Amino acid sequence: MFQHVEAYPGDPILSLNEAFGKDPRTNKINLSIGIYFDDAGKIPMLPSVRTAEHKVVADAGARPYLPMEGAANFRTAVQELLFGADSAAVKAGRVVTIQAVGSSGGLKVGGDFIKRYFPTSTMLVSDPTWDNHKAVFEGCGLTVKTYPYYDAATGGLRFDAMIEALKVAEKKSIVLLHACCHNPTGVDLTQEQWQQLVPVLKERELIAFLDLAYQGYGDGIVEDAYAVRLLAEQGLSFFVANSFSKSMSLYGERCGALSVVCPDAAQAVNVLGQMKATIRRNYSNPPLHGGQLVARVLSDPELRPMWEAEVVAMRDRIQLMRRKLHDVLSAKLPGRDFSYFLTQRGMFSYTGLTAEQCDRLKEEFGVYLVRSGRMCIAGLNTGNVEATASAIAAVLA
Ligand code: KET
Repeated sequence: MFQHVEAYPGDPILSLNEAFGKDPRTNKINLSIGIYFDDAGKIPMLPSVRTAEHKVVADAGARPYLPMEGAANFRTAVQELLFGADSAAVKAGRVVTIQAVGSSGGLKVGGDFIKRYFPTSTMLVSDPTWDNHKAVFEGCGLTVKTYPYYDAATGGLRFDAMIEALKVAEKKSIVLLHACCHNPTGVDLTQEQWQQLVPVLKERELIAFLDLAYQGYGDGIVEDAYAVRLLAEQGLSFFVANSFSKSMSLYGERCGALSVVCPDAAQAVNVLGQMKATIRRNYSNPPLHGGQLVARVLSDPELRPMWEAEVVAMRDRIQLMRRKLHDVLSAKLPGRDFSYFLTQRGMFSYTGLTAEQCDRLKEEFGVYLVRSGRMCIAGLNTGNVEATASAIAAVLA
């Protein structure tokens, strides 16, 4: 019956993470998946989230289905976090937010909606981007193409080439943009560059689709929402998928959202209605528990500042590891420039290591990086950074 079903070649990130789990070596180092580990190499349970969970469980009653669009307190809290408490767009009823099964679920619901209402639009993603962007949007039936982004020669951004490409893109193309902490490169637009992008989006009637999976890991929770707030203030209509996997260390709870900024409140009502229809067709309604933890942390006057401080600590630790890796590698290989570890931001750096070099790192040294050369800096700690640097120096020598 299933002879025609071909073998799954695996996912470049998740399957590598599974392989890491099965690796019997005790000195193995996981720099593959985009997960924040603490200095002891553990996925943290944030104290703010733990306290929120006690409160949520203590208050918990019956477990009805949530509405298709998710819990109202979660959706309101997400809008405040993304757009700010004083957002004119939110106040005008122009912003629609649905609770999603992780931000991946938000991308999927948005992709399905786009396929239905903009059937001829092409999805443009940065070159390179998170591997799953292409998979999710192609899974929605969309055609996915790329725009120039990363400059391998400088380890920076090809901003001019990106703008030129968008200036001649088909009207009503969808442009996937990483709002902060670009995955996989760690190379972001500056605030000035975001401002320069706005008129291009307007003139070509391009529809931005922001992916905000690492809020707080760049410059700060508010700072990392800069693009979201700028586009909203500039009167653009756009999508934004956001995640609490990383910012609240809630990976397995699948907490995310999709927001759509619409031209007016009447259109927003219809967009929400069709989002609900999309959700009903896919998974009916989202799970209850994780979203309630998020809503509690964001709205509780005691827990909110606690969480904000925890995010600062996670960001600072990554920054420390960037510095440490840079210093150790620069000492080991004095002729080489490793400054990109310091300029790139968020969880990832793009090391320029080839797929073969990554294979060697894994096989000979038990150091796991995605084969694109992407390193999750958040997997480094004081106990493994020296060993990581030695292994990299060995494969570069
Ligand atoms: N967007 C981006 C840019 C992203 O890096 C991830 C996850 C997601 C969305 C999905 O997050 P969610 O948990 O659905 O809210 N990235 C890491 C894990 C993965 O591949 O699923 C990663 O790149 O390693």
